[in-house]
Amino acid sequence: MLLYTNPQHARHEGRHEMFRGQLVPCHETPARLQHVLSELERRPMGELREPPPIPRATLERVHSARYLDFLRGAWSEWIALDPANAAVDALPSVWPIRGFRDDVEPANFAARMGLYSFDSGTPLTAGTWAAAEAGAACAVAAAKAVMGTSAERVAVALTRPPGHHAGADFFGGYCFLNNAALAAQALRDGGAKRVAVLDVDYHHGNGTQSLFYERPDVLTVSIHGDPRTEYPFYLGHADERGEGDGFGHNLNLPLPAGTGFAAWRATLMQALEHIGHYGAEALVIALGVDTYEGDPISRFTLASADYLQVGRDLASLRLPSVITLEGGYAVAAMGVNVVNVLEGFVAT
Ligand code: Q9C
Ligand code: ZN
Repeated sequence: MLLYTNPQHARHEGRHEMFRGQLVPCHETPARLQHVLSELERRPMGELREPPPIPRATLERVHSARYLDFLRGAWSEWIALDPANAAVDALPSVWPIRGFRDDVEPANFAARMGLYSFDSGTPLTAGTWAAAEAGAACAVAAAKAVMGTSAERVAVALTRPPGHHAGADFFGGYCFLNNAALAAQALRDGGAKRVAVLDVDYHHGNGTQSLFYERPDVLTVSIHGDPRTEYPFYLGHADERGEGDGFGHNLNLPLPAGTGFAAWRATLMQALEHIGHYGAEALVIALGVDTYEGDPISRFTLASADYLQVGRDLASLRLPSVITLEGGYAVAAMGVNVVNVLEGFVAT
């Protein structure tokens, strides 16, 4: 399998996220990906490659121009407010909810942070743009690698920060650029008539869902903790089926907190069957391993060995596939869990 790594990932190193009225250490850390890379040294799955730079026009296939401009310049603006800000992460604290305007871009930096985000758990740091942009490049390079005649069957974007919570013009849930959506769009632009995105992260892939909600050419399927109790709370219910031309092309499969592998896998089978019927020509897998029993912020109970079976099941669709790395916060187990999925996939 082809493995793309993000050489810039460690430049996104958030210090704190807001949790229950306090700033607590970030869960989404460079160590997460370092554990995956060390496990790949023990159990190699293929050569590691660095992606070519991603053109701005490719980012604009998914994200709005004003959002990209904001993200790219945000850190300079933040430290221009006060040089002492260099020692602190930027976090939003005010948001335009129902009844407020989003068509006028405020001049105030805090106001723009809120316009372009949906939570206070996603710090923007000095290297956030560099890391997110190079991560998006991994996802698009992986998509290009599985298209065409001499294509590989599967390519993996081993990257962070994750992407599936990010929308056309907002960050949140530790995500800035939607890597899975960029890969799906690149597969469409590369000639795949129908693309499916299967999101197996513990959290609903709200960004990916909204990006393709009115489109019939990209099917989005997500298996996740029931948003009645689990983040991101405001999207991910079973009755969200798509809108307009996209109606019938979104499938949410929420499961209660506490769900174990047997029930989770039965739901995965449902998702795979649905993707098969859709007639997808290519697949993007948004792979979070925060479904793990030891995850500190999630509540499913998959065991490390279960991820070998997850990999085999995902490979059973036999589609050209791109895997993007999403969540997973039991840092020490992260490497084994991710590489187990990859091992199961290549063995099938
Ligand atoms: N203190 C992904 O898995 N915060 N994002 C939860 C925990 C948000 C997860 C609060 C979790 C976002 C990509
Ligand atoms: Zn997650």
